[in-house]
Amino acid sequence: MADYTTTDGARVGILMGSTSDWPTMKKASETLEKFGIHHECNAISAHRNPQRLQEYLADAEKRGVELFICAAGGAAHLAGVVAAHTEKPVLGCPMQAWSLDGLDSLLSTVQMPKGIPVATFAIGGAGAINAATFAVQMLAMGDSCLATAFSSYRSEQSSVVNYLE
Ligand code: RP5
Repeated sequence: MADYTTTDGARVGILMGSTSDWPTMKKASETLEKFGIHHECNAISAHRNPQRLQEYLADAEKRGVELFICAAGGAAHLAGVVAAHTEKPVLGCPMQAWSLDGLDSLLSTVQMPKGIPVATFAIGGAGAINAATFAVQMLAMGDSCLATAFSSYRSEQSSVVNYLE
């Protein structure tokens, strides 16, 4: 049995460097769920499980996963290593780990060499939600039902803005 979780019809693979990233990345998963997007979530560290990461990526691509959202903290190399192993888009979420308020994670994730991009989002929960929201926008480009659902979501957001009286 594979040492990772798979979901039938997954379009997005959420990867984390550690299970300790889950409380933040759960928000990304919940955002995808809101739009009914099949996805799978796994903690596979680029440093601690390099072999498993390569196996997972090869398998995920074969199964039709269309993009990866990768979260890591500290020396946050997961998104970059995933980008090195796949031609699918990689969205990076820097975690606020144990030091430097996540600035270490942000710089490790964003400073990719030319030609191997990682689309990097904000540190922490807002970034996790925005990475998933961006994933929805990308998938909606080829999916008119999803595009309609996304339009309604944006309208709802506009209607809940509070104005000072
Ligand atoms: C990174 O180190 C993980 O992505 C996590 O953000 C951080 C701490 O991991 P643990 O020591 O809690 O497993 O690799």
